Amino acid sequence: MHPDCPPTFKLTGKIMLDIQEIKNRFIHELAAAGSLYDLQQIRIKYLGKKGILTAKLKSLSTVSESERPAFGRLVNEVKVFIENETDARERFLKRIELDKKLASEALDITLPGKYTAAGSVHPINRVLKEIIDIFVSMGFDIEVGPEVEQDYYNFEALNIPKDHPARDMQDTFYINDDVLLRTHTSPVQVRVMEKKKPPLSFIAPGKVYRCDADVSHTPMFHQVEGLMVDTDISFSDLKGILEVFVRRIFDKDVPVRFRPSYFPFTEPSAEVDIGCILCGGTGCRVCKGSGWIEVLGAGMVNPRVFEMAGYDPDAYTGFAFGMGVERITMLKYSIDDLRMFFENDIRFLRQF
Ligand code: 2NM
Repeated sequence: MHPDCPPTFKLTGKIMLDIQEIKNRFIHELAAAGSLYDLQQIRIKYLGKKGILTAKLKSLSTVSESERPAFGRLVNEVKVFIENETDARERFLKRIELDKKLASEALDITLPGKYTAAGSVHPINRVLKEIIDIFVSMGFDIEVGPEVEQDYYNFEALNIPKDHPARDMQDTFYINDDVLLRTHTSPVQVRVMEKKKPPLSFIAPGKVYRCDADVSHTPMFHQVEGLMVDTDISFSDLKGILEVFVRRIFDKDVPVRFRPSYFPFTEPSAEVDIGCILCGGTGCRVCKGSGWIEVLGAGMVNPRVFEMAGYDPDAYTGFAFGMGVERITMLKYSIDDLRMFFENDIRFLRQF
């Protein structure tokens, strides 16, 4: 029944007006209901257990018998009307609420995404990995050991005498008389020799520490040392391996030379130079005019080192070598200031 249509049956004016009045009030209140809460209040008010229409239906018995059917029908019609209108209003309000929610949560999917800065591998670690890959490709294993080391493994077992300048407080971080921060990764070689019998070949990459800090020295830096031991390892094996390494890490055509040197743990010992990458050998500031740059130290393992590690020096020979990763990285990328590696300037690091 349309709200404006009068009921089609005849009723006493007062009763009819009363129901009509309830309906009109409902129409007004419904129009003013701006929220689902308001609507629920109206529903309770008219249709609830103690609601206005419910009360009217209950009063059916007080109406005269002749008017009762028409009255009942009218009340029911208005009840159905109120139910339908309330439901329709509810759908409408829910729709508006959803629209509001969608509008407030709207995403502009055409906006550019948020940029997440990706990190990059530090140049030292990058070159360290390159060095490792080259030796692994030649069959070397990788071994590691403690950075806090015993004096015995760092010095004594490597034939570094008590009065050697490297042992001085000025050069080494001591924890106490017997414990220190390793100054090279050679103690790893000694530890491996104590555990494993020849033949063996491996490299020991890692951090090392020296009590030194100026423009060309940092208290911590990175080394890769290597060792190969068998019954007949020769100096030419050493030359062959290191020439392959140097030409692969720098450039296949770079000149390489071995120059006599001295280390307590090797005999004979050599320093390995490459032709200066910056001037091509004519002489510059980096190679100090010589045309050559030192990149490695190496030699045949001193028989006294074998003896202390428990190897028979008459049965075995071996070569060993060591290099500084920072130095190799500076040469490879023409970096002239060691401090660049430790300043963490994003503009520097981004280049790698
Ligand atoms: C170097 C140069 C020459 C070396 C020697 C040993 C060991 F343990 F086998 F005796 N490890 N590392 C060595 C030899 C290291 O660094 C410049």
